Amino acid sequence: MALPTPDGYRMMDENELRHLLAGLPDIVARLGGDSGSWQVREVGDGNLNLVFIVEGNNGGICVKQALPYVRLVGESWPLDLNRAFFEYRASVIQAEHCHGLVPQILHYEPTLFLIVMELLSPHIIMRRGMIDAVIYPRFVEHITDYMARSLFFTSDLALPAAQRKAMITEFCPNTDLCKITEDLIFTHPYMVHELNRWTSPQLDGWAAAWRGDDQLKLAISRLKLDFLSRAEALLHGDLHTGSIMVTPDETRVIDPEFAFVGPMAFDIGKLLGNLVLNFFSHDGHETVSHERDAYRAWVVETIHGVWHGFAQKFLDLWTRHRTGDAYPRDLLPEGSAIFAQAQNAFIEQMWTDAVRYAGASMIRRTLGLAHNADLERIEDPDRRAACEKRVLELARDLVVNAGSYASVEQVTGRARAIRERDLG
Ligand code: SR1
Ligand code: MG
Repeated sequence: MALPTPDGYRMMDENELRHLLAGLPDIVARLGGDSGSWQVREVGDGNLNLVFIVEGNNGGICVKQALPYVRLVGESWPLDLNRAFFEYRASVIQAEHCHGLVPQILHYEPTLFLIVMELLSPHIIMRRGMIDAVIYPRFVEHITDYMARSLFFTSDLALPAAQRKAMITEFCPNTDLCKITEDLIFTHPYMVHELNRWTSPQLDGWAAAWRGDDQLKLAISRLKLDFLSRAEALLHGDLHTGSIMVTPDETRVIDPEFAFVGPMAFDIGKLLGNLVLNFFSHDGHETVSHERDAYRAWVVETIHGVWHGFAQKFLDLWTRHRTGDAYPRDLLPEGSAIFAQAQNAFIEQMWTDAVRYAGASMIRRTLGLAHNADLERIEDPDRRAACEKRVLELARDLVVNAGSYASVEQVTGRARAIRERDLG
């Protein structure tokens, strides 16, 4: 059974939504014309929510409503409606720090757990573009701004302790969404679980090996504790190419409903892991071998750019905005060797943790419940499984031996080596 819903909550359909929006003067002005002339369509194809696009004479909007259950699974998996509130609050905070990189929020309807936001057009979900081998020349510049600014300005490096504690308290109750991550990423793929799925029978042996791999289970359990307990910054919480909308010139990060105060490396690693997974997927999409060599090279360059750009921007923000209570200036003065040492150690630790989180994100998309279209769209199961085995081989090593990857180039070097070993 779904969770009981509060008084006044009802699931929107096209007509109810039209009626609701007609009572919001700013939205009426934005759409233009009579509400009867608006085109209202439910377009949600995600795992959790209803998503509507509404278009009028003057323009369009996007409306997202939380359902009291996981859409992907159905009413048997109840899910807290308040995720819409956390998404709304995270969006407001991120808009302060990452102007132009997140959608503009136009209205929040607390009783309906419904967010009205700008319609991003002609933007598309980045994952879809990447499956079709589309290059996004400004993505690295934009996403590294987003990551560095959203993480730095919500950390103890930038915020006084009292404000940080208030932020932790505000987002702490987003426990249902955190629990999805705790289970689906850090637990289920390593045990027998009814929600797991994989390309069968091709990967049956791999799934069984994962369940018997003590080193892997130890490493993922350590990582789960890091995720559970390290309240470092306000995370997006689900930062992958399915949560990013793009054009060749613009980037917008959407869907921060998994937001909570957690380890920064989780956001970074999740994005990197999804990009690495995309790198491996093109062997299943090529109609002629080597057809996508240039695209793979762009993906590799993007992976390098994401890490290096993030690290450089994050450290630069830290040097220029020492407004938080951590690493006090009185102890570590500007320009001192000890401050440089502190920064280097901090970023090195973040890198190693991001490598682990990247590996964990790749494993869950191959052996767990929710897979990625990058691989799922490969129709021939043998071709898909061949790509997935390469994903799993690298991912295991990233989780277990993260410390041996001193640089992002070593990660992509190993990805290339695994591929070339198999394909020449
Ligand atoms: C049951 S929700 C499955 C996944 O969808 C979201 O995109 C998150 O990644 C979540 O883990
Ligand atoms: Mg989402």
